[in-house]
Amino acid sequence: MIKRMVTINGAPRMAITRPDTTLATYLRESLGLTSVKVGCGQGHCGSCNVIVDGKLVRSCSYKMSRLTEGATITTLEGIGTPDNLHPLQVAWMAHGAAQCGFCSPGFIVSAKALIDTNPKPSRDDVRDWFQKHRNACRCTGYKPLVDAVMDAAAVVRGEMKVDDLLYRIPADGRIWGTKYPRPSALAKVTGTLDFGADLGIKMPEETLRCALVQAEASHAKILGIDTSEAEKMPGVFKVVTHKDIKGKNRITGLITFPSNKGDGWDRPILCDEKVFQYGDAIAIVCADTEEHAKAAAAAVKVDLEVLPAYMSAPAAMADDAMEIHPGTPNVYFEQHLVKGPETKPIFDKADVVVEDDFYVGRQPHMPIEPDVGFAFFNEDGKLCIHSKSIGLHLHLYMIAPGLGIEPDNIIMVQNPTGGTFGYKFSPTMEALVGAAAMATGRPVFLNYSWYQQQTYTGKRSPFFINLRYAATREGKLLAMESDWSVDHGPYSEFGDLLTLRGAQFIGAGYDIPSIRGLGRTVCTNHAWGSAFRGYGSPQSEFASEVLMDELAEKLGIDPLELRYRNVYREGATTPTGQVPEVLSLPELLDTARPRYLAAKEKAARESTAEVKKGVGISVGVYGCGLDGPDTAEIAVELNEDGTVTIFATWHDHGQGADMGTLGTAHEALRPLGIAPENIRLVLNDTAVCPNAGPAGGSRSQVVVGRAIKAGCELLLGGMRKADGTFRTYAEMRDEKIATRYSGKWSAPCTDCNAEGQGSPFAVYMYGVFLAEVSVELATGKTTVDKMTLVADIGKIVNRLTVDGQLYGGIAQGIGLALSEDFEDIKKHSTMPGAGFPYIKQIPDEIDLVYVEVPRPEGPFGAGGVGELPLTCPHAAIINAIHNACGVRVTRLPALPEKVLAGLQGK
Ligand code: MCN
Ligand code: FES
Ligand code: FES
Repeated sequence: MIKRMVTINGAPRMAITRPDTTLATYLRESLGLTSVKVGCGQGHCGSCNVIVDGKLVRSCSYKMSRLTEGATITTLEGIGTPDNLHPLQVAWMAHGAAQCGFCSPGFIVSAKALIDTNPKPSRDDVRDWFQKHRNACRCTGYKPLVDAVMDAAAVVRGEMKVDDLLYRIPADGRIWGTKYPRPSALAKVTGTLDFGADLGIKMPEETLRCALVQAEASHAKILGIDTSEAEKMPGVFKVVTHKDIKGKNRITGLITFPSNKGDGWDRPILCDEKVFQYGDAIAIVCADTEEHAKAAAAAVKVDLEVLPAYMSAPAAMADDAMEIHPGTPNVYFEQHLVKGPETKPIFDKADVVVEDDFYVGRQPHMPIEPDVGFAFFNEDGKLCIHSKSIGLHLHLYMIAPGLGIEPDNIIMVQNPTGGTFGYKFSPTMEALVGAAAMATGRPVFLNYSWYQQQTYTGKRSPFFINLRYAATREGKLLAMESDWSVDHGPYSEFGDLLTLRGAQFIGAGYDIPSIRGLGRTVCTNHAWGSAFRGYGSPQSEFASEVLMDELAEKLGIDPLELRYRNVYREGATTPTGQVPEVLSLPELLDTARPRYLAAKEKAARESTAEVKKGVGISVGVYGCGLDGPDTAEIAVELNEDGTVTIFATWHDHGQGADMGTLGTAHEALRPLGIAPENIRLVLNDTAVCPNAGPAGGSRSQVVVGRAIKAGCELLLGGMRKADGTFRTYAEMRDEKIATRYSGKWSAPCTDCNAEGQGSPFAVYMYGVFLAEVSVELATGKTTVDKMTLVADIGKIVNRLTVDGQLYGGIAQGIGLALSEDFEDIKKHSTMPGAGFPYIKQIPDEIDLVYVEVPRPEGPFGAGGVGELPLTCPHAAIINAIHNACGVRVTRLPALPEKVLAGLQGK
């Protein structure tokens, strides 16, 4: 043990700890300073930043033994508090710089250390600083963070007033379309918001800490699990295996398409007979401390007979491949696409035909906060599971039969969540902590390491696509033929739905009269496929948007012009035969054109013999909703004090569910003249919130938003008097008029049929991406110099939110294009190893241009936004690389060596 007298946030403290305890652990667990977040735990993300003796340090990898006697430590708590904010915190709120907010404390501490040493930083200084200190953000695309630092520094220098940063409600009281800061912003920028790991620390003493025993093979038969030694290890309460699970020990995707050859019951909670992928959970050790749990987990002996592992769709489709789930073929679902007349005669006669093969790989989600959750039995004997779930009711029904507990006896709650980007559309640890709580009868807590997050949560499912276009000499698309294989990993949940996305989005945006296609879902032993922002569109549209450029090249038509000739106009239908709800694409392209031409001139001007510059374009389209009659329900209640409460499961990945709920409810309740702070939000707890559905498919603003609008209108109807004024709560009570209303909405849509035809979404998002890149000829290295997105997402509810969504999604698109991957389980298990984009990989120049065409079915004209920015920015980048240097990359990511090989092969 060591003893140090130190000063923490201005107060003297005596620290007595083990020398190898990290500073982060000491600050968080001994002092409760949970503004210090632990993301990667490996020195790669900066979320644990604190200032020690004036220097910025990453406290997760700073041992207490390094602290000198008398050291001075500053955490975010020492920089500003909710009632005494530092200008950095105010600026963070003003610029919407805290989305999920998990990285915010680390960034603000880092920025404080910067402006302490350099009070007048340039934007480049700020970017260099965050790069050097490895401050990683997955949500914001970094630009708002730099904006915030520049303003805060100006305030600190006395050149700007902090008041200038504060939001003021417009005179008409309307917050719709403004930069009203999200309700959770204050807690996020002050580090007072408890994320799952913070709540875990604060749980009662009897809480058992869990560690997983995981498979280190990708495919194996389990011959035996020996827990005897582990059971005897210090602090161990119980080692839970499949034998302790009362139910079916399987997680189900609930809905499996009728032609799916599997039954959907293929994912074990704890493996019993087989291991299906690397990292599969085999046992859970529950102990008094995490350290004891981990030590005992290492002592569990698992006897495996390793089987051949099929790590890609082609491998699993080979004739001699064994069935990964015996009894179900590895190709377990097929989706046909039949639109218009036969394609073959059209291809035979067409002026021009282009064809290519495309691959978009296993993009990892890489939230900064690793997966975390806990479970306990409440005073009514109900099993309460708290996690990062963004589909609470969905997950409840997916895990209940496996656990062997009635759904009515489970309560699911979403913790404040540090980003999911879709991986939490699937249950991850919910059933694990549920099983552990049921087997031990005690509260249990499980926190993945970032390594576990990376290796044992779902990933984007790779698509292998072959695509052909037939067109006229003038560039009019006549027909399309597509073939796509989806590597969905070993678990089938939502795999058929994802495969359907290929039918819906390959060629989206263009009026193609004749289409034939066939897609298939393939079971493999690589990471299980889970939803990822864009869900199928980044794979599908990469193929159709890069092939558009190949067609443009073959025809000698400019790529923007070729798109202009084919986008949806009056009389057009989507690949599924749906009539688009608005026709904004021509206007988006018209808006993009002058920017595109200027960018091309600039690229020509600035290209050198060493560095070639280029410009690329792509069109992005995605639906807002789950297919067909997607439904949401919320409740709205007038309170005695005149405030109104909205109860909803609008799950918050970090995108701003709180702001969306508030913004929509406030707009709906405007006749009351209610102030936004008088609308209370009760979100994401199945005990008290009706089922508004999961936050996937950029559906919430449209579908939950319509339910909120409906509920608020019913309340207004109840409150409205004959003279048009509104009753008070007391008047409602006296007149026995209900004060609580249920708001419901179902999309007027139809599911796609076996031939991929239908009208699956009521609202779509449309965008045109422009990428400006530099390619270094000696190395093949690509730098994105600038991105522009001309977007139509309908009416904007909150400008900070939508800007943030677009910046963040574009940054992920840059990562997808150039660096991100999870093919190599070992190499890609860390943030830098997996190609996480740090600030210098993302340009400071990102232009967002909005064309707000009101959506007939959206609440007050709003569409969705979350996934638009990741539909296909990567295609624009790949097209720009070709424009710069003539190399066409059709298999992502476009790593320097790949581009270089292309250059050398030319
Ligand atoms: N919004 C708005 N005006 C509009 C449309 C939307 O202000 N016209 C706001 C909404 O109020 C909401 C946000 O934009 O706060 C996104 O709305 P929407 O597109 O309806 O999407 P959801 O709320 O259903 O969020 C899910 C979506 C998806 S599917 C993924 S994946 C995703 C995403 O949003 N993951 C995210 N954005 C993310 N952002 C962060 N920071 N972290 C994630 O994990
Ligand atoms: Fe410490 Fe990532 S750098 S948690
Ligand atoms: Fe930065 Fe979410 S706001 S990681």
